Amino acid sequence: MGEEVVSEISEIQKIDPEISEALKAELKRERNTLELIASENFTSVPVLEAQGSVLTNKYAEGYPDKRYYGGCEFADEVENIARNRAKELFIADHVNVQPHSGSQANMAVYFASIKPGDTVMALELSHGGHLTMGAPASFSGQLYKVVPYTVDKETEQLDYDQIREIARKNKPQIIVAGASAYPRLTDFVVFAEIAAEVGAYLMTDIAHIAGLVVTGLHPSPVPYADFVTTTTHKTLRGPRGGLIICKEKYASAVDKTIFPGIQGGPLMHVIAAKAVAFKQAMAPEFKTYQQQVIKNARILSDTVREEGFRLVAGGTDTHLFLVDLSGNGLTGAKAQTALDAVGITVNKNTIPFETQSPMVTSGIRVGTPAVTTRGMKEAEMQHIGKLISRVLKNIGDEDVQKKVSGEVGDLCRRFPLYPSLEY
Ligand code: DSN
Repeated sequence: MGEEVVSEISEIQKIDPEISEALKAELKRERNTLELIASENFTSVPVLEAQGSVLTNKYAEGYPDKRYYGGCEFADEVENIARNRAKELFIADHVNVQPHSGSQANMAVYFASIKPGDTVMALELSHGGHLTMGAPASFSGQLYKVVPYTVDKETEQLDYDQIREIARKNKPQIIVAGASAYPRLTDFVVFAEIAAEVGAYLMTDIAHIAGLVVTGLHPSPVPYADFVTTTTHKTLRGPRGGLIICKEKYASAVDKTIFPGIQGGPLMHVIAAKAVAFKQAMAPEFKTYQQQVIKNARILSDTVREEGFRLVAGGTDTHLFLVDLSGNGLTGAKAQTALDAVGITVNKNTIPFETQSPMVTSGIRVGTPAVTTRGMKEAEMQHIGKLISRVLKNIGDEDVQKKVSGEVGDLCRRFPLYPSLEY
């Protein structure tokens, strides 16, 4: 990561000490804790610079060469570069770089392809799906008839025969392949076969695995899916935002749905930052990074398993894994709080066939993108796995808590984060 540029935000200190202090505290938190939330990462200083740039001032409703405002020549340049890089990176026919988030990317695909009342078939939230895949509290669950599929009870992995059977029976208009908490590979070719057989669109949400996909470490859905959505800030390590990839024949419908359909002015500063991230993702060292992310997830999950914790789906092929704590007399909420107290950040997560509420859960989700960005490797993963185990086996023991906190602090100091940043 380029660390040579010092951020100049000391002006905030003069104008707004409250926000300045909160920013300083957040930088300190990120530096001094082990970030294991699977959907988070530490973006590069050049991405932060682009995102904090003067492009935040610019309205550029529309698309390059078809804007509703004057003065868009540099906005056009930036968006064209972002689009071209994304097309090259994902080997895509068409991309839209304007979605403000993954949820808006998913909403745009539904709006561009199906009608309210149509059937969406997607992975059940508690089995690893996402809110936008038909959860009752989300627009997706309110506008569409939702037919969920689950993972198999024995293997806790996708069961393509079951998915095919559900699709044949329910004839959905769109099938969604993708997850927020699924540790194994997804077979997008089979999903495409099933969608073709029942006459459904195939949308794949690769928000979590985009970094693995662009480096060839997870099979890409782009050749097979009608629509591919992603965020840009998870394994892809860019700014917070969304992206849609689609076949050329859907380009106009997708673009019209994003603007003026569901969004107004694009966040041009974020699009500039996406362009920077796409450039960084094309560099050979990005593949080395993603290989280490996967290696680290394997070593960390193996260590946790050897310490006596059960892994959902037997382990991981990706950047994340799920730990089922129900056999250890713990809940996800209790584990998250205990780990937070020593500076290890994870999130409580439902596991397949969950018996607890989403605020309690039986599991935690653990991911390695952020600690790998800091430069941590196999030895550190073994160390962190043992620290997690010590905390979870000794909840309430202040002595253990103090010692583990100290070791977490040492690890963080050995792998400094954003050394050039000062708020
Ligand atoms: N909130 C994201 C995650 O943690 O996976 C999904 O949008």
